[in-house]
Order: sequence, then structure tokens, then C-alpha cells
Amino acid sequence: MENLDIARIFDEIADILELKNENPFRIRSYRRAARVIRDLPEDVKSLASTGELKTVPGIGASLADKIEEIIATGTCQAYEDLKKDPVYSLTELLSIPGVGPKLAVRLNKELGVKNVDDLEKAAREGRLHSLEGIREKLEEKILKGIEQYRRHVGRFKLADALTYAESIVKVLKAQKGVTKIDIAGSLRRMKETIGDIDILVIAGKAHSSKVMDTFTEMDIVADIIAKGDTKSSVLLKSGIQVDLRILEKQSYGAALHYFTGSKDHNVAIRDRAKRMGLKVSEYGVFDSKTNKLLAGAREEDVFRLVGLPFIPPELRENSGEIEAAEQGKLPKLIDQSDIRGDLHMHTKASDGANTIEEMALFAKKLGYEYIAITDHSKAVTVAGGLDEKALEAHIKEIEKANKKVKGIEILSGIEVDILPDGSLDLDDSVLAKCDVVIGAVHSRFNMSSEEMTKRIIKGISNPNVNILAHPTGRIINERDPYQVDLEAVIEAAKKKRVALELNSYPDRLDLRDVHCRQAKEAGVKIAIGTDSHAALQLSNIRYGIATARRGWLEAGEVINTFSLAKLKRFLAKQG
Ligand code: DGT
Ligand code: CA
Ligand code: CA
Repeated sequence: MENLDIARIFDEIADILELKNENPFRIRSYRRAARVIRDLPEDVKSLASTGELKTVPGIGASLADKIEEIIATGTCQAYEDLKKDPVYSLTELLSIPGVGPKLAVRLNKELGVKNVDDLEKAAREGRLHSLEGIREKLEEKILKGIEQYRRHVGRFKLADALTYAESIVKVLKAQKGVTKIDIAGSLRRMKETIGDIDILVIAGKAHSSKVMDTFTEMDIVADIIAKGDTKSSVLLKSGIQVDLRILEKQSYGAALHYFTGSKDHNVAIRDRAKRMGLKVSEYGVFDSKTNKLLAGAREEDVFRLVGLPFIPPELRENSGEIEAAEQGKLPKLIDQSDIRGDLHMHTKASDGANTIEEMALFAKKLGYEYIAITDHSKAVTVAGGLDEKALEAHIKEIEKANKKVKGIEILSGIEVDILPDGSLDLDDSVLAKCDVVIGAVHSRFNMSSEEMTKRIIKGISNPNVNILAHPTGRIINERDPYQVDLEAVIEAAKKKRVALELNSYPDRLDLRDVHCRQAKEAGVKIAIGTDSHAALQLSNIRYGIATARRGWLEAGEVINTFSLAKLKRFLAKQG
């Protein structure tokens, strides 16, 4: 069982309890536990085995027992009992924005709506707003929500897919006969969402059937879709499909290239090969005339034979990477070792789970030279945002912690709201005392593009602002970006010496890859921040780095690769 499987069960329990209109306190505790577990970079299984489960904030004794039951049996009795309740079938409806548990139950009672299809039909026929208290506007919102839901269904977030893939790789790697294993497909390219997971292995003939058995018998598997000697597919309990291919050593590199994709990149490489008198397939590179196999064991060989240097998987989208490779102009992509600090994180002062010191100590473990503490400002009341007075006190606390914790610089900062009129939520005199000011939009997402663009540009034009947080506001698979003229924002950021954030929170990845590249081309700097709300989440930086690589970014274009001195110059708008 993976953390995500346990989190999903708790979320479903909360959904059913909500539909049953049960005690809100109980519902919240399941929700909270689900979120905590989902965000935990550590394996819940190992925490359970050392008895540490109960020490995780948000997990009490009773939930810890349930987690242990799920680890042991794959489910828990409480969940199985709840699933028998007739409202269980309505949980799908809760995925539609605008449909809460009360409405779902009403729609079911009064209109006989049982699933998303029924809901769509009822909304299209205008039957929803015939109900008392339901306006036409909500009906429209629900229809839009259904469209969004259909678009996302079947695609999984990068972080979730990667978690499963890495744990499968670990299992298979330990199998006898497995000498090589790689993740391929969109996951190797680190796309923000993943359709299915592709894994390739070399395993001696004598071992292949045992490897397939192990793969199909993993406890995270719900269904076996296909099982053969060289290819098997399974459906995980979480709904993700995984394809496993066993390959021969002599064609492994060609297959790795083929199954990494993207399809468009492959087509372009194949066309190029054709022009050179070659044939590229998943089995190798061949001479088109003689059909002689020229190479196939290593992926590098495929590129070499078509006259190109190795192209990193994240660039393989046929969006100029082949031309750049040909001209020796591939970017030297940023990687983890370039990162010197993290400039976006929350503490107990607002809605974070850890103290300033705890954040700093974890960052030190990651090898960072500096961090910035950036709690919310007062407009975000649900997060306990700070007002001027509280921020002044917080800055003092940060300075104290900075003296106490050696070996890392703790910069003082704030994630200040850009209010609907474009003014900032806190007084300039206090903002001026912060080392790092992040401007952010957290309200009124539904403005027109014109209004939103004006709002953001006014916000980042305040000379105290250094970084624009999650510039488009999208939540992957949940909330579309708000309407904004990003090009105009990029231009303003350039003029005002403001960096755009690449928020690494797995649900955000905002700026997304193509927008990072757009910013890069305009000469605007990027800040890769984790927006951590707990120390362990600082590790989420990997998703930001992956997205940055997809956006062609080099270390020099990302401000948190700078030395502290250079960063300070940038923050002072001298860099
Ligand atoms: P996904 O799973 O939808 O997130 O995207 P991918 O890229 O992982 O696609 P998938 O799993 O269907 O196939 C894996 C790779 O196999 C894909 O990136 C390229 C290669 N591939 C699959 N089908 C074709 C095809 O019809 N033509 C070519 N040239 N390559 C293909
Ligand atoms: Ca795939
Ligand atoms: Ca696939």
C-alpha cells in the first residue's frame, strides 16, 4: 500500500460521511489525515513499523489503527461498511465544482441523479434550476465543471504517478535476472500529468515469467489488464494503468527512446533518419537499403546515428529540441545540484505545520545555503495571515532563528496578497523590512483578463515586490488558470525586476513548462519555490526542477541557484 492509497481511502470515507451528513468534526479529521498522508514524503509503512504513526500531526490513535489495518489487509472495516451505504454511489458527483454533499443528496432525491451523466443531462435540460434555491448561474457553473472533469479524468498528477512508478521500480529491481530498469513515457519526460506509467526492463529469458508474476501480484494492483512474456499491463487501485515491457539487451536503447516519446518527437526523429538513409524503430537503427542493424543497445546510439547529441527526455516534445541539438544549442538544463535555497515556505505563524527553526534545519539537510520564510498576509484569513504588527514580530523571530541556526541564512519574507484593486495587503513600511516579498493572488479569481492583468501588474510594480507567486493560479485537474495576459505580466516583471515563481507544489506547477520558456525568452528570471506548509514538503522542489527543465531553463535563469550575495543584489533590484 502506498501513502496515496491510504489517503484515497480516508478521502472517500470523508466523502461518504459528508453525504450522510455526519459529524463535521469526524469528517474534518479524515480529510486532514488524508492530506497529511498525501503530502508525507516518507513511507507510511515504515512509520507504522517503528510505531511513529501517532506522532504525525493530524493522526491520532484511532486513525493510526485504521492505517495499520489498511497496510495489513488493503482496506479497513469502517470503509467497507460505509461503502454499503446507498449514498456511496453519489461520491463521483462531489468531483464536480459547485456540487457539495447537500446538493448531491438533493439532486438524487428530487431528480433521481445518480452519476455525472445524469447530472449533465438534468443541467442541459434546465431541470436543475427548476429546483428551489438553485439559480441558472449554478447550473452553468456545474456544466462547466463537468466539462473540466471530463477533460481531466484519466490523467494523474506527476507527483502521484512518480510515487507509484518509483515504488514499482524498487520492487522489480530487486528481482532476480533484472539487470536494467527505466521509467519511460510521459513520466520520464516529467509531464505535469500522466496518462499511464511505462516501465522497461532487461531480464534474462529464464527470469521473465517470474518478473511478470511479481509485477501482476503487487498489493497495489487492482486488476490485470493483460499478461504476457514480454508485455503486461495492470490497473492499480488508485486507477493508474502501468505497462511493463521486458526487452532484449541489444534493442533496449532503441526501445527506451521509442517508448519515452513523445510521439511527435519520435516522428521527427524517424523522418530525419529516413532522409539520412536510416530506419529507426523500437528495435534499433537500421540501414534502409540493406536492413542491417547498426545499433540499438544504448539510447545515445540512436541520437548519434542521426547525427545529434543526446537530448534530455524533458525536451522531447518536438518543440525545437531537434533543431537546437543540430546547431549545438541545447540548453544546459538546471538540475537539483544547482539549487542553493528555497524562497517560498510557511510556518506555524500562518498555516504551516512547523517552526522557523524546523524549516531551516530540514533545509540544511537538503544542503541549502539559504531559505526565505514567507507566511501569508492578513487577507488570507483562513490561513491565519499576518497583519503589520504580527509581521514585525515575525521578522524579529526570523532574525532570532537566523542567529541560532548555524550554517544556513534565514531570510525574512512574506507572501503578501495582491488585493483586487492591485494594492498590497500590507503597508509598504513593513514590507520594506522584509528581505523577500512575494506577491500573490488568492481571491476574486473570476475577474476579466483585463482587470486581472491590471491588478497583477499594479501589484508587482510595488518596488518592494521581488517574486510573483503561482502566476496563473491554476490547480492541476481542479481549477483552470485565471484569465490573464501573461505576456503583459512577463513584460512588466522584466521592467520591474521581479522574478516569476515556478511553484513546485505538486498540485500547482505554476508557471507551467511552456510559460517558463516564454519567460526565459523574455529574459525574466524564475524562482523555483516549494510553497511548503511542512518541512518535509521542501523535497517537492524536484517537481519544480522537472518542470523548469521542460521549460528549457538553465541554472543562471533561476534566482535560487544564485550565491547569497548575488541573490541579495537581485532582491535589492541591483542584479
Ligand atoms: P501518456 O501516457 O498519455 O501520459 O503519454 P505517453 O507519452 O507516455 O504515451 P503512451 O503511454 O501512449 O506511449 C508511450 C510512448 O510510446 C510515447 O511517448 C511514444 C511511444 N508511442 C506510443 N504510440 C506511438 C505511435 O503510435 N507512434 C510513435 N511514433 N510512438 C508511439
Ligand atoms: Ca504513458
Ligand atoms: Ca503506455
